[in-house]
Amino acid sequence: MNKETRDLLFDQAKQWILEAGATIRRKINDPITIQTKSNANDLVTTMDKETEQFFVGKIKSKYPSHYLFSEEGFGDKLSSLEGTVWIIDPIDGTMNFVHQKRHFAISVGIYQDGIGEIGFIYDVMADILYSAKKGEGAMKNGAKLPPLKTDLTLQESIVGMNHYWLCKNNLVKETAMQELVKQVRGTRTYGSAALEFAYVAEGIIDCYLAMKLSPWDIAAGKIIVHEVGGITTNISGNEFTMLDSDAVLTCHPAIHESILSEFLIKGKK
Ligand code: 2AM
Ligand code: CA
Repeated sequence: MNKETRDLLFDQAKQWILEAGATIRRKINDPITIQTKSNANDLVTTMDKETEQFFVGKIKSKYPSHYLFSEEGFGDKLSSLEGTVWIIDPIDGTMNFVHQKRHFAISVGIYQDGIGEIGFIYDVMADILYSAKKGEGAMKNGAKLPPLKTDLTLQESIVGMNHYWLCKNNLVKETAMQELVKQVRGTRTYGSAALEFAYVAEGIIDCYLAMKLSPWDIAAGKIIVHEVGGITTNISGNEFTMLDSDAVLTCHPAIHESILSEFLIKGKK
């Protein structure tokens, strides 16, 4: 994608994201219908669906040749990332949206033939927009985020993860997960993968680990983290395919290798 196309697409996507966010804020106290999906804690609301439909309508009318890959199924069924693909989570952190009415995000990643070009993570209630353009760095509300510093040890790191993975998961021994928690400075759970990626990029946490995420949870975050020098892989150290769900590790570059090898690969079930 050339710079002019990328810049125009960035400006248009930003405008739609801010508009969608303003609508959610205006309706935040309206009654919502909540349904469950894969399990009793996997929630979806009318707001998730309406917001996704807003993006589908806008994108399909302005960019009919673009594809849309999104959580609630109003987009396209894709088996490859060929072409221009918008990967969208209309509300990432739906449990936070339902229970807390804050700490959720609109996540939009735009990929060209599988390459991340543009990423947006919008913390709707705080009105904070993280963004990135390929090769041009990442921003928080228009101010450039500095590159992640290289002098960091595991013992000084804060790791984002869901506590549930310490109790039960199918991939890494719980004792290995607990050992990781013991060795780092602290852990945090924010309940929105997209925001946790944004916080890694901002340097306010140093790593985020999740045992199961979908492409729309990480599409924008991977681009934003990459632009400040962070590393995103699955827990075997391979690239996340962006077509299927997988376990994900996104990190400050100084600690990625040690978390991967000492805890995740060594601790594999
Ligand atoms: P969601 O709110 O869009 O569903 C919570 O720890 C994070 O994991 C959120 O980003 C949430 O996204 C995501 N998540 C929740 N259930 C999931 C599932 N069954 N598969 C993949 N990601 C999930
Ligand atoms: Ca969602």
